[in-house]
Amino acid sequence: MTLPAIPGHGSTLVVHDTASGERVPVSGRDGTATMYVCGITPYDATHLGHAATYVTFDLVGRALRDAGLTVRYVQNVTDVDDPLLERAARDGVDWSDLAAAEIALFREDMTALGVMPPDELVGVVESIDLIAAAVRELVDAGVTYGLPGDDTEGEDLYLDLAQADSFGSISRWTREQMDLVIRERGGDPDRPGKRDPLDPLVWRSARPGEPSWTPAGLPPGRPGWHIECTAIAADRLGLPVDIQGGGSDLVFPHHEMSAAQSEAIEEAYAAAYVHQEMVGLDGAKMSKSKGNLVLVSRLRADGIDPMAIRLLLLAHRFDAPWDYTDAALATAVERRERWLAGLSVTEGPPAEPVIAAIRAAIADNLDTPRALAAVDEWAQRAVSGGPGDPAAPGLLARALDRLLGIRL
Ligand code: 5CA
Ligand code: ZN
Repeated sequence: MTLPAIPGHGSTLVVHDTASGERVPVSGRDGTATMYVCGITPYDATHLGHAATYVTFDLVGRALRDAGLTVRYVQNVTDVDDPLLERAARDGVDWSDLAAAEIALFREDMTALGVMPPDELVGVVESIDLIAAAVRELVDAGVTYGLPGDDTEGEDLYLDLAQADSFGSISRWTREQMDLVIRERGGDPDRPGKRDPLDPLVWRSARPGEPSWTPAGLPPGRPGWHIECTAIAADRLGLPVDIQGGGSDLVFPHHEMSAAQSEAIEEAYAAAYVHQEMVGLDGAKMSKSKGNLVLVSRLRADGIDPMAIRLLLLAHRFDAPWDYTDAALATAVERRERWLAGLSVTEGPPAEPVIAAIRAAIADNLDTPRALAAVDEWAQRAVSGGPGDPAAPGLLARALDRLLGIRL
């Protein structure tokens, strides 16, 4: 996917970093910025929450490029994990077939939404060896311990958080906050024998009926969730990455643990942690496990233009949670029509000030509502007529494509 060229360039992106609680500039190093965004667990179709996350990081990538940086963007796919295995067992399908089908649908949805594909989409299954090497590094550093499983020959390996000095520095949560969510977010605090109930699993030894691998130096088994992302990010991009991204449900434990593991082998994990706040439905987080979903593929099948879906997402700031409503979707559909009418005039108000306003709004912590308002105003003036610049509609159309990923 190539970005249309427009005159000028954007300024340095400044974005809210969860770990420092401050807005930080993303300047990259030697002209390149690296971005690792936590990808899908492919057991169900893409919902608007996932879409919000990937559109947000798509905008980040566009802003960084517009500021003159080269972007190296990697996303993982958690293509073997408990919820995926459970769903496949429930539906009587092979887990890897289920994953392949959902990954294909995800890519189709992302393409429709104008999301530029990452440079690499890296599966866990194809990365077992490099993840296992990271597990062994932790073992060699002496920061893990083993626990015998009920029905396994080998031991499950856990990270000993007592040895992770900076644990807590990413989320800055209290122990009470951590204890409250760990169970529902993939942890196993009730497992007997753990040194700390929060200690994350780094290697799960093989159970009957579960997929497993036998990399050198480890018992047959499969990786724990957090080490997958630490290892893939390190392998593909080098640490620290400039941006570790994902939804805010990953602040704790996922990104906290990913960083703890990385620091246990003495590497800082990320310069900035950027999180898309949760998209909900009727007051609850939209999630595959709850099933309260608005699917991108469903909206598309219902005839909603994908650019209207993208405008619905862009109408909300990334750093505040929001709930889907049909009314907000209707507003986005209508906005798309108004923009289309504005861009269809033969001459319009000058595009340069609007482009400058979009660039400034996005560089200012991704203020998408402000960027959309600038275009709304231009479209309004364009349709109300009067002499203008014949080059303006075309130039603005290219800028909307380049900066916002809106192609009308
Ligand atoms: N595979 C892991 C990350 S390594 C995972 O969280 N997969 S996921 O399929 O559950 O979510 C994919 C991405 O969408 C993650 O970045 C997650 O934080 C984000 N996400 C999930 N639900 C929502 C939601 N309701 N609103 C916004 N983002 C969400
Ligand atoms: Zn991840």
